[in-house]
Amino acid sequence: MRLIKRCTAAKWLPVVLVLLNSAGTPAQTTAELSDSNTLQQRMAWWKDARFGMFLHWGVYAGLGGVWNGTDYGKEMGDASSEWIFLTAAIQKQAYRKYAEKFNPKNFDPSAWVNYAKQAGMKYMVLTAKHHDGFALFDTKYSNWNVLQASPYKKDIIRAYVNACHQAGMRVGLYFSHEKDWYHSKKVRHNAEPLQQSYIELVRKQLTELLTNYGKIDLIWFDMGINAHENLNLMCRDIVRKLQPDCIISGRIGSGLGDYRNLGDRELAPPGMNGFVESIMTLRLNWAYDNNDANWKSSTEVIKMISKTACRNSNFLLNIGPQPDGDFTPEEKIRLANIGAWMKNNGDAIYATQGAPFKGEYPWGSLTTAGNKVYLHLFGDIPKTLRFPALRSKVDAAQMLSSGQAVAFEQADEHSSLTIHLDSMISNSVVPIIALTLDSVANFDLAKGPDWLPPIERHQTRKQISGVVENMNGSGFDLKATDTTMHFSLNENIEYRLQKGTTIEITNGFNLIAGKPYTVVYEPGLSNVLKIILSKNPARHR
Ligand code: JFZ
Repeated sequence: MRLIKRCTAAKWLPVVLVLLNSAGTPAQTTAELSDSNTLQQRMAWWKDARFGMFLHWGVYAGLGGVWNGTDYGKEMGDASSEWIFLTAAIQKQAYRKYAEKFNPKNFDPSAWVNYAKQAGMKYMVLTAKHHDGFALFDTKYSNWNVLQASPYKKDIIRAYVNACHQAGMRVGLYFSHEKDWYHSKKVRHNAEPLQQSYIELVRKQLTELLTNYGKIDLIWFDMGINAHENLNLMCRDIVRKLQPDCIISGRIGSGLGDYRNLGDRELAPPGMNGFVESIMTLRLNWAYDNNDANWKSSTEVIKMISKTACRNSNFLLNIGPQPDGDFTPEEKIRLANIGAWMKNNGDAIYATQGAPFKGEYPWGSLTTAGNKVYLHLFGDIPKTLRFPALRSKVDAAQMLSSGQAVAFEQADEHSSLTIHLDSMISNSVVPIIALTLDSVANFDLAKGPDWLPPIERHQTRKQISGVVENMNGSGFDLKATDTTMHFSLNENIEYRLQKGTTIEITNGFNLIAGKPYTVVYEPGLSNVLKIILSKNPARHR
């Protein structure tokens, strides 16, 4: 079905080009013209999909963020667990030993696709190669791959792509083009010219991925920098040449992506234009981690899906599968809960347009599709909701999840809509009211909301190093080098202490005045304070 549709669209394309040209657009090269005209076409499925699954999985999953008993994970304020090859300064030979343990007996890609489908996700993106350079696919150009360096000896990407194709799931591959700590420089940032041999490796491996696995819908490039524009351009050209319909993520760099990626774990703010994707972890780390208990709740995540759709952004939710290939129980239960909500409320998410306003209402926001307006009540639900910005006649108002009628008043399209929510019955995490209009929605933007919710960048951690000055059982001051912080102490606060090679969870009464600590805290949430006894504060940046 999908293929037939695409062919029809491709046949029409030349006609559209001619029409645009004769309409007097400024002179452009053929390449630019065809590219700008196919962007909308290429992005159509992605825009409608709205919700996808990100997967970070590789050799690092087996380390779980811990090296020699030291926790290097995001919950300790360092980089996420998939960075451990760099952050723990592991030697190649020692890291290769972990590849020798990478034998995911329970890897079942059709189960993965099923979890994604059940959750209501429409595309998936798996790390074909992350910064550690380990290829989860068969590559002729490096033996640092799952077939040659691990006992598993099967092409994981092939199995994953096949499972997606079979289930009609859109397939994405994450490919770290900029950073490869195995074949290129092993540093956090490298703005120096790249080695020609490395650029050739990228060319060859990207070509393998786009040649050997059938249709790939999206390549998720990451961390591209303008200083390496030649690399970024090469990658863009390879994708365009080998699979012209394949979408390119914004993080390819040099402005060459098809859409815009926001920062890590940053939820889109209201009023996004164009193609935008928010990416989010389910806990702090992207990849599997032994010690990260910071799970977001199903409710939090459902609100994020609702908010991002209202803000005109896609939402890519991350899973970090276990070393054995299965998802964690925490992930499974959240995906199931999300799926239950999506099943009843998906009409307000898929193939919708975000709200046309710059701001939001304290009760939430909306999406539109044809003659429907969906009010997403992710905020404080009022007894009476007034909506003067709508300039269309409402024929019906219903709870989307149940179809139950909702009481409203509106004389005509010129009078303000009033919805009565005092008797609303909903057990939905985010209740959605579906308005059926007598025509396509028309809004008076001047009457729209101008309230801007705070930027949500989820579960970031800040760090401060210093010495505990005084302990009196009810509070202590941590005197830091440039700031003085005060944290109150009580027995409900959990502290994470690193002592030598073991990690100990303890309460504040075990802290000793006069000793140096590195404190990792969540701004605004001092009750999730974690304290690391710092052996080497320089590691924590
Ligand atoms: C990158 C990776 O380094 C990380 O391991 C993970 O794969 C994540 C999805 O992407 O990390 C980034 C990339 C960009 C920003 C921050 C972290 N950013 O733009 O803020």
